Order: sequence, then C-alpha cells, then structure tokens
Amino acid sequence: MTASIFILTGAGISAESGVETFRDKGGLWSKVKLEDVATPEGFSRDPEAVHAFYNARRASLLGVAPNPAHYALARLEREYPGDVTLVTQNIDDLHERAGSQAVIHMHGELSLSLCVHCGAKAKAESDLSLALACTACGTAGSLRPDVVWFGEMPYRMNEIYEKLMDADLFVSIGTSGAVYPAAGFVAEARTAGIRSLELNLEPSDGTFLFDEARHGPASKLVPAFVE
Ligand code: BJW
Repeated sequence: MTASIFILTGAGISAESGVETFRDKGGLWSKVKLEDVATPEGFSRDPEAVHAFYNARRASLLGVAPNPAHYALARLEREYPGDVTLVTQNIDDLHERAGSQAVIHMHGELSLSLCVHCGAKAKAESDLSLALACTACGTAGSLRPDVVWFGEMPYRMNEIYEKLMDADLFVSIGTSGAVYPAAGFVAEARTAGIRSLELNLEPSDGTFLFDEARHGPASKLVPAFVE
C-alpha cells in the first residue's frame, strides 16, 4: 500500500523567496513586538498599526515568487500515487502560486479579510483599514486580516488532526517548532507510531523527537526529498 504523507510547512520554506521569517536573526519578531501585532489585544489597542503591519507584508508578496521547495511540493501533490496533505502555518500564497491545489492554511491567509461583526471572509483587494466596510454586512471598521493570532484557535484543527493520524509519514519543513499546536504534531505523530522527518535549515526546538532530521536550505532539501 502507498504511504500517506502529511506535510507541515513554516516560514523557512518561503525564506529563500525573500519572505521574512519570525525567529531567525533579523526576523520579524526582532523588529516588532509580537504582542503589538499578533494578538487580539494588540489589534484592539491600535488597529491601524496592525493593519499597517499586515498591509506592508501583503504588498511585499507582490515582489516575491515561489522557490524550488514550493514547486517540489506541488509536484508531489500532482504525481505521488498516495495521499498528500499539505498544512502550512504561512499566510503567504506561495504554495498556491507554485501549483499546490489543496493547501490548509492553519494560521489564515494574508489575501483575505475577516469581518469581526458577521464573520464573512473576503478577498483583501486593497489595503485594510478602519475606513472600509464589510461587503457582506455593511458594518464599517469591522475588517481585520484573516490571520490567527496568539490566543486564537488555528483553523481546521479537527481535519488536520484526522489527516495527521491517518498518515504514515509526517514531514516538517522550515519551522522552528516554537508555536503550538503545530509544534506538538511531531510528539503526536511519535505517540501514534507515525514516522517523522524534519527538513530545516538548523535543528528545530523539537528536532530530537523526529526519527530523521536533514539540515540545510529548503530549496535543496525539499526537491531532494520529493525525487
Ligand atoms: C529555513 C530556511 C531555509 C530559515 N530553509 N529552513 C504552551 C503549550 C502549548 C501552547 C501554548 C503554550 N504557551 C502558549 C501557548 C499558545 C501559543 C503558543 O504556542 N505560544 C508559544 C510561543 C509557546 N499558541 C497559540 O496561541 C495558538 N493557538 C492556540 O494554541 O489555541 C489553542 C489550541 C490548543 C490546542 C489545539 C488547538 C488550539 C495560535 C498561534 C498563532 C501563531 N500566529 C503566528 C502569526 C500568524 C500571522 C502572521 O504571520 O503574522 O503564526 S506567530 C508566527 O509563528 C506565525 C507562524 O506561522 C508561527 C510559526 O513560525 P515558524 O513558521 O516556525 O517561523 P520561525 O521564524 O519561528 O522559524 C523559521 C524556521 O525556518 C527556523 O527554524 C529556521 O531555521 C528555518 N529556516 N531559513 C529551511 N532557507
């Protein structure tokens, strides 16, 4: 029987495309306080500052492109005879631009807005701000980026755990293993007897829990894994 593969990606897979990571030297969390921009409390205190942070990141995506690691995972989804689940913590759309069809964005998507009044999600066509109104319910000043902040529940967790438990191989790519619940997947895989592989620039926080770890740039390691 063909093995089912569950893949988790993090900021490291997009690093070579020019998207900033969070916890690497010079990463986003060394420039801004995560409490200010990545918590519901930060958004309540200063929504325009949070909008500015995400508007700038959304704009910067226009100047980047997928790298060989994204393309390799899209090829895996297309050509592998067994099940492939791709879960990303990233809010960029580089997996989709590389051709992946069924990406689960557990921390949301920069390209979407979320209305805090009615819950409607919509394409974020322009910069978000308090001046905009929700196109679904008409409420003014109710839009936020559709991303998951600390203290909020990541998306599609039931489906994600089901897919993880059905897998024969768990592969973690480009993530520091610092943020739960994704950081806990390797321990859960281990308990369930699912084989695990880490592909990361350097050992992650949970590297000792993996059955195998390969360290280096994703643009080299991921295509080599997919071959
Ligand atoms: C390369 C590379 C190259 C570089 N090639 N590799 C204790 C236990 C359990 C939970 C908690 C706890 N204490 C607190 C919590 C809760 C909290 C949490 O985890 N806090 C920790 C700090 C401890 N978690 C939450 O609040 C989450 N919600 C939650 O837990 O709900 C309850 C729940 C319970 C049980 C089940 C389900 C739910 C929500 C977390 C939301 C995180 N949001 C962010 C922001 C999203 C929007 C945005 O992008 O702005 O998500 S934070 C940020 O971190 C972002 C990322 O997705 C996430 C992970 O970062 P990632 O991807 O790992 O990036 P880095 O920078 O950390 O690492 C990059 C890696 O790449 C490095 O290792 C490099 O070496 C490597 N690399 N170049 C290969 N070229």
